[in-house]
Amino acid sequence: GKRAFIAGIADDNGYGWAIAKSLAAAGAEILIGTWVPALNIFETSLKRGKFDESRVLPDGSLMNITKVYALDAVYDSLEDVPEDVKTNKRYAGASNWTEVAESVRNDFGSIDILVHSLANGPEVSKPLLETSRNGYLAAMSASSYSFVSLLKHFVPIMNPGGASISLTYIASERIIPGYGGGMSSAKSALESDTRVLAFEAGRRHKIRVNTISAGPLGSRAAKAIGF
Ligand code: ZID
Repeated sequence: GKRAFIAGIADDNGYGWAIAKSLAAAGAEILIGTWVPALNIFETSLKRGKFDESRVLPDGSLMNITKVYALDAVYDSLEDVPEDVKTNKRYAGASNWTEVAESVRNDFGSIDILVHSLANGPEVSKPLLETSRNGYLAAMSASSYSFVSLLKHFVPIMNPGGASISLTYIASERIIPGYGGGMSSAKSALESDTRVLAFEAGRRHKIRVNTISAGPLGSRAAKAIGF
């Protein structure tokens, strides 16, 4: 069977969860990457059976999650992490969260499918015209470069013929008021990077790279911006 790593699940409402279920239903082994500050509550809820109803697969069995890894997609190594984050209570308790691909390699050796289902734009509710440089760069870091970095770190442990996918939004090419803070820019970058990375990872590693612009979903992220 195939092994999938899905980055960006912290509850059972988002795309990541739905994609994980589809992959599990198709027989894949499921590994999850959860944002460090959300890890504790996600794992606790999982253990307490809070998601059991939404773990039900079409054949009646429950989706099995083999392992949950802590990750923060805006840092590539421990040296990049600011002191206040390192010592933050929600981060200090997590282990190996800057070496996720390495941990997955140690635990399982390789993966076949990589899913990027995460984004963050701290100033998403501000029009682009009012967005700060920091807000814009933070949106790009969490929502665009995060995919470049994730793929770069996982490609060495992806089996040839493997596939990676991310989630985009049509605000990349058309004006959608309310999708501000540089998030429209971030999705444009994500789409352009998808083409370039598909060429590079396809030629060099036989890995496919795609992005999907799906329909609206009432996830935590979507509700937070009033979509
Ligand atoms: P979600 O909250 O379930 O997932 C986002 C995840 O990102 C959360 O688990 C966060 O913990 C995690 N995260 C945030 N920052 C970091 C970080 N630094 N490191 C690691 N993890 C982090 O929301 P979701 O399922 O909506 O989002 C998943 C992907 O789908 C994102 O790329 C979204 O941009 C994308 N997406 C979602 C929607 C939607 O409807 N939910 C839309 C477009 C794209 C959309 O708004 N018509 C109207 C609206 C839309 C689509 C069509």
